[in-house]
Amino acid sequence: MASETDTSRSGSIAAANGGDASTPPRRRVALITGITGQDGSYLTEFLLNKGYDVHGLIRRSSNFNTQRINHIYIDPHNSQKARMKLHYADLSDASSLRRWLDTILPDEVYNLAAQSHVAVSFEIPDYTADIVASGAIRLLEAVRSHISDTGRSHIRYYQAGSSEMYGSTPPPQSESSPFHPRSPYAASKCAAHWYTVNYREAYDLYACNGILFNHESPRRGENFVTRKITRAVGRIKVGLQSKLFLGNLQASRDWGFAGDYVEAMWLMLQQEKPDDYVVATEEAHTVEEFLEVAFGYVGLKWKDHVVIDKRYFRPAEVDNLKGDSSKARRVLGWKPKVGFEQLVKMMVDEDVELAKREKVLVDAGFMDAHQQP
Ligand code: NDP
Ligand code: GDR
Repeated sequence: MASETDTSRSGSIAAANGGDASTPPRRRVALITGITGQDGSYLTEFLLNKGYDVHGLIRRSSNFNTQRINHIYIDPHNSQKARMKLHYADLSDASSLRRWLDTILPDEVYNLAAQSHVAVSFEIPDYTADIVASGAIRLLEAVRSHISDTGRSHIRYYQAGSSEMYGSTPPPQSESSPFHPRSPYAASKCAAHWYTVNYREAYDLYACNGILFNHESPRRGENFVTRKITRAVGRIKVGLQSKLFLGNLQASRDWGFAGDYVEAMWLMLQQEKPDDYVVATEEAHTVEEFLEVAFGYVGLKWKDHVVIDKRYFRPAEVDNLKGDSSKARRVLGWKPKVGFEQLVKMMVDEDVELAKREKVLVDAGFMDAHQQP
């Protein structure tokens, strides 16, 4: 879906940055890594609504990976209307990051890209560190050198930090709680956190760490526990599946709605000074409680369907995350709008509808009923 080499904006940007008085005022420009992910899609919608031009870096894959943003994509040939543009790059490729910064000339950079699955990070630790930790410093360094060469010192940088960094530190976790990461993913996020702090202190870069607790939505990846559960509820409800294999049901998480959390990212970049903020609902529930609400909502009993499978237990678990987001509430004026039950029901509603559509395909012979997410 991205144009092969989409440099269509370069001309108008050059005009806007040094052009004549007849040039219309330049819209604010955001650059997002990880735009095809859950948060990238919500952040793009949010920024487009605020009047931004949004540029997303997408990585090459053998299949299209833009499902979450297809609904807001406008063909770049329609240059009057297309305010979201996509470009190929990768957090493993420093030259691509610098090149797009120089071409796009963003005002705000949101680094959301990551190998974001905690359990998978034990399987591919080296790759996870390369993208999550080194990827962050590649992007920070690209921003720093871009500013040094162009003088565009007003650029603001957001780093997607995670509550996983707290690991075994007991709740409630706030900005002053110590990090004790329990996975290669979490350790890599700690490195990215400190790279960001270091670039702020060393180069006076406006750089913020958002320490976000788990946030979910109907766009959540299907191998995270919440979506895995709501997908199964939908499929069980329409008769496409009977069992759901899960790991540790006693882990407790502070689950919010992704649509609420992207606003906090933006708010961090609108303050006078850069800082780090915890973003959380301040309410925690176990995986088992999530099962109760999700299955109960459609009149099913989770115990009739859930089977514990050891393969989903992690070498080291994070037992209990519950954030203290009082700083974000006080300084940013942010608070979550969607509560736990509302979130679970929103996800189940969407996944029941999705399962109904799958059932039509299965009944018509276009899809295998056993093709589970
Ligand atoms: P997703 O896994 O949904 O999205 C990750 C994004 O990163 C995708 O767009 C993915 O591309 C992209 N990506 C992966 N590897 C690379 C790479 N090598 N180069 C460029 N892009 C890459 O994550 P979320 O949207 O849920 O999370 C966004 C960020 O916030 C992540 O950094 C995550 O670690 C962090 N975070 C998430 C929380 C949550 O609860 N959701 C909580 C705290 C932090 P593709 O679509 O091609 O796979
Ligand atoms: P998490 O999310 O590790 O918190 O990371 P995930 O949904 O993967 O796990 C939450 C808890 O559920 C337990 N669990 C299972 N998890 C998965 N994925 N699959 C299962 O079958 C299963 N059974 C039980 C896990 O053990 C865990 O305790 C998410 C990601 O979005 C990170 O990128 C982000 O940084 C953190 O949230 C905050």
